[in-house]
Amino acid sequence: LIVFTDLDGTLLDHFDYSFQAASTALTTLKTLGIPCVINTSKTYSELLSLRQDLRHRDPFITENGAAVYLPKTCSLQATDELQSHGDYWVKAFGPSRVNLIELALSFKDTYDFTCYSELTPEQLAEYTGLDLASASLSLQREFTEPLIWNDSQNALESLKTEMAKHGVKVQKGGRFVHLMGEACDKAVAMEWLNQQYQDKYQEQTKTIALGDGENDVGMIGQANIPVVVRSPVHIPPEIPNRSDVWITESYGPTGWSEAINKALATEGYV
Ligand code: 2M8
Ligand code: MG
Ligand code: MG
Repeated sequence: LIVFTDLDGTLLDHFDYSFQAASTALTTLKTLGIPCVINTSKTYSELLSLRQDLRHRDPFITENGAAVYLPKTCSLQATDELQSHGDYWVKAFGPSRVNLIELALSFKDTYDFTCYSELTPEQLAEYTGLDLASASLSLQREFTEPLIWNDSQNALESLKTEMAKHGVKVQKGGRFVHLMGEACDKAVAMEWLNQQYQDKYQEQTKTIALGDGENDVGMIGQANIPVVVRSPVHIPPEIPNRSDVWITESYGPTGWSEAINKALATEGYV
């Protein structure tokens, strides 16, 4: 079994970003040697810090599928050409962020929104409930530009159409609307990484994917075990063409544990 998980609103509580309620289940995965891949909108900088708190050792995917990071100590041997970045090998899917910022700013007169690049760490901390240090790490983005969307749903649909003409995708996260390259997708990055695991194990792997938002739909939809973690702030997203989705009873990390424990039992681990 390989776990692919979102962070915000899934493994981390939507309001206070705590993973406390999932600690026991996380330890169980480590003990069983089941990889737990983080697949998040968060940045590389945020992940470096969070991985220490979580004592996370497995690969991770940042900025909504824009880049996959393989710890150099892990035994996955990718055949693709990878970049070296500190202690990691990186497979990048994303275009660089500067172009997205420039493009976003050109729509400032048309729609009502604020770009991430316009925010100070203080403003971001205030808006998200992140502490100041974490807010600064979140601002250090490489591939994507989140927006605070103050306009209507119709206006958002119109932005999507406009952005598509420039090869840019618009995707809703928990609080923000994320601009990213059309090649960036949590599902595509997951697929690539899963292939590396299959090459290593020389067999088909079984995946479970857990998420709470619209940006998790593709990742959840392609997993063997699809899990939607219930959110305290929005209704569960629809997973197209799947009638076997588990929707957790509880919110965030409590729901996450519920689903992991159920999967471990179903798969005969415990
Ligand atoms: C942003 O991501 C979440 C993911 O759902 C969102 O859109 O609400 C990112 O900017 C991330 O870097 C940041 O840590 C998070 C904080 O809530 O928000
Ligand atoms: Mg989320
Ligand atoms: Mg996320």
